[in-house]
Amino acid sequence: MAMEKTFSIIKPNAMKKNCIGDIISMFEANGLKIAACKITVMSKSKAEEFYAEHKARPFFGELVSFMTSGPVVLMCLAGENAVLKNREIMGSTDPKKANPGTIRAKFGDNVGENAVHGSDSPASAERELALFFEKAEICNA
Ligand code: 3AN
Repeated sequence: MAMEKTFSIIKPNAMKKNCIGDIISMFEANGLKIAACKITVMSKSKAEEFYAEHKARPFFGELVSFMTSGPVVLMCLAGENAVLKNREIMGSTDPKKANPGTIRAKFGDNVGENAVHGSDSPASAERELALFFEKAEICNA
């Protein structure tokens, strides 16, 4: 299985629940390493660029305003099959449909405020990581 990197965000609604540690523990317990990590408040222009593929969707404005509403944790997760593994640990986009025990089932509130983001493919991961991290900020150990 290939070693991969993926991009993860702990969203503002999860930050308010004070559960960063719980979420990171779930990644680590499932074999993913935190290869980069920072807390920031996303600018509107960065959020719009990040979600550019959803620009035409009716929820775009709401999504950008939520994602810029408070601090977020930006992370690079590394490990075998990291992209898919992270998607499994997160659970379905809609917390109501997410498998019990997944991050979104535990900490998500609704389809918009669903606690975490994770890249949907290795190509997305590369684009998303490059938006938020310099290469030198990502640990390769
Ligand atoms: P995922 O994040 O699971 O890949 P996408 O790519 O379908 O899901 O959606 C991107 C983000 O847009 C989701 N994480 C979610 O926060 C938001 N989103 C998706 N559908 C809706 C919706 N109907 N209303 C509000 N926000 C939505």
